[in-house]
Formats: sequence, C-alpha cells, structure tokens
Amino acid sequence: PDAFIMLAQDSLTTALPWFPRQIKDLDRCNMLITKFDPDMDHDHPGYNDPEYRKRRTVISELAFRYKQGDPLPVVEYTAEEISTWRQVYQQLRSIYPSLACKQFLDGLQQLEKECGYGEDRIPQLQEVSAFLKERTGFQLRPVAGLLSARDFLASLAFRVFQCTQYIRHSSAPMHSPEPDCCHELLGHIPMLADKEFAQFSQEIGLASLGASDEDIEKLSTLYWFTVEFGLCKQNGAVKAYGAGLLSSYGELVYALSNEPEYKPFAPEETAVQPYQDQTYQPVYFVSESFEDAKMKLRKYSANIKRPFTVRYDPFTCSVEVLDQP
Ligand code: HBI
Ligand code: FE
Repeated sequence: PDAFIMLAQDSLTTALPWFPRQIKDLDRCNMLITKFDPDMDHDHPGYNDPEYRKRRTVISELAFRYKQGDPLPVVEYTAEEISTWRQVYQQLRSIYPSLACKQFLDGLQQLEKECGYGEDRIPQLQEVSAFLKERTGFQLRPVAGLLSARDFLASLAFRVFQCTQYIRHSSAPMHSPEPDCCHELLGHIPMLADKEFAQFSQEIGLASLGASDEDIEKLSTLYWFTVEFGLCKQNGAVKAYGAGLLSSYGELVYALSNEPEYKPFAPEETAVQPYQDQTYQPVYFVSESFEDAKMKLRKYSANIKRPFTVRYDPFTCSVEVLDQP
C-alpha cells in the first residue's frame, strides 16, 4: 500500500518509490529473489537433498525473525559444514597473496588475528559485525538469500550489510549459484573493514534511495562490476577487490589471467555493460584506485535525476531528505 510516498515539491506532487529513512526501516527491506534458491532452482546442487533444504529452512527462519537491534543469531555449524568451509578457505587462502589487493589482505590478516578467522571454524556474524563496527561503522544483518537490488542497495546507505548465514552444498564447495557465508565472510567482509571502500559502498547505497527502476538497474550493474567483480591497479599490477572474485577460486584465477577483456572503470559505460550471473564475466573493469573509483561514482550519482537530495546523519543513523532549491 505504501510502496510509493508522495513528496510535495513546489506545487507539484511527485510519486517516488518508498525507501528507508531510519535504520529500523531496514526491517522492511526484505524482498527475496528466489531464482537461485535450493527449493526453486533445479540446477542448485542442494535441490535433491532434503536434509540440506531442511537446514536451509531453519537458518532462513533466523533471518526472517530478525529485527534491527536484535543480537545477531548464532548458528552451530555441523562437521560437514565446517569441512566445506575448510576446503574453500584453504584453496582460496593460498592464492590471495598474489592476486588480492592490499586492502583485502590487510583486512583478512586482522580478521585472522582478532576475529577467529581460519580454516577450522566458520566465524559467527555477531563477532564479525562487532569487528566491522569498530573499523568502519559497518554492521551486519542476517538475510535468508538473494535480495532485490533495491533492498540490498538501500541497506548499504546505512552501512548495513545484509549477510547470508548458510553455507553452500557440500557436493560443490568451489561453486555456489547464490551468495552464502563463504562469499560474504571471505569475499565481502575483509573489504568492508577498509574505510575508503566502506565509504564507496555507502555512496552506492545513498545514490539508490528513491531512484527509478532504471537507475536501480544501473547502480546494481555498477555494484556488480566493482564491489563484486572489480579489479584495481596497485604498484603497477592489477589486483582483485571484488567479492565475487575473492570467493571463487576459478574466477579469481581467470580474471587475472589476461584472457578476458579489461576496460577502465568509467561509470557511464560500466553501468550499461551486460553481465553474467551464471558463468565467468567476459569483461572486467579496472580502477586506478578506490579513491578514483569513489570520485567517479560520486560524479555519476550527482547526475541521477531525483527530486531531492539525501544526507546520512551518523548520529541518528537516519537519512535526511532535502528538497533541492
Ligand atoms: N542480496 N543477499 C544478497 N547479497 C548480495 O550480495 C546481493 C543481493 N542482492 C542483489 C545484489 N547482491 C547485487 O547483485 C546487486 O543487484 C545490488
Ligand atoms: Fe556479494
């Protein structure tokens, strides 16, 4: 019923998509996309495993019941789940030093030292969220699966990262069609511990609030080619910073193999580049640095047409909406 709010603007009234104004409004940003989940996707490695699907239902319930401010749910992972984690961790950890960007390696090292990261256990969201909060103000909230781009991006505006808590199926430790805790904890979390990157992420989120469907699609594509599959230059070499790469052994090696096409990150062009969610990307975008990516994104966002501007107030964790003169 209130998918649209009305904004009085001079004597005109404009309808625009509802968006969260306060951090607790994120309780309503919960629209799941089920196309890759194990109950819907016949190609999902867990589709024919009723035990796995039952486990997923239990972990989903924790996310469905969660309200902003609740303690993050603790999951007792089984020996099989920990074994899947171990395989993923060992294999990826061995190639990070040569292929991951410096910010990622620094973040991961801190997590290993201070947050119990390692191959023997799956870190709990609770402790990881507390760690991030101290570093960059980011916090986690549990989510049951892939969210709509609009809801997912909106949470970033509040420095909230929606984080899955289940793990991929044990028959396919090297691949998951959907985000899972290996993707979040290994791919995203180390980067979110970097201040510059955290700000970059929040700015994509702020740009998305109240944006048209068309602009959400573009921001989502920008997110895809940066936060998920981005590469950046560092000391004359190209390194990975995208979480989709840093949580996939095969694609990480491929992305830096010189086989795919590389283009300089340029938001206008990147935002309309078709992308792949079934296989490796045919093209990757390379930023000069995060600073450079952030500046370019800021310029791009300033051109998105919205009848208002937004400003995040960190004291109240809310978004102020200012009508443009
Ligand atoms: N939902 N849970 C979750 N995790 C993501 O990483 C994610 C998402 N929904 C959309 C999305 N990522 C991006 O691909 C963009 O569409 C924003
Ligand atoms: Fe992701």
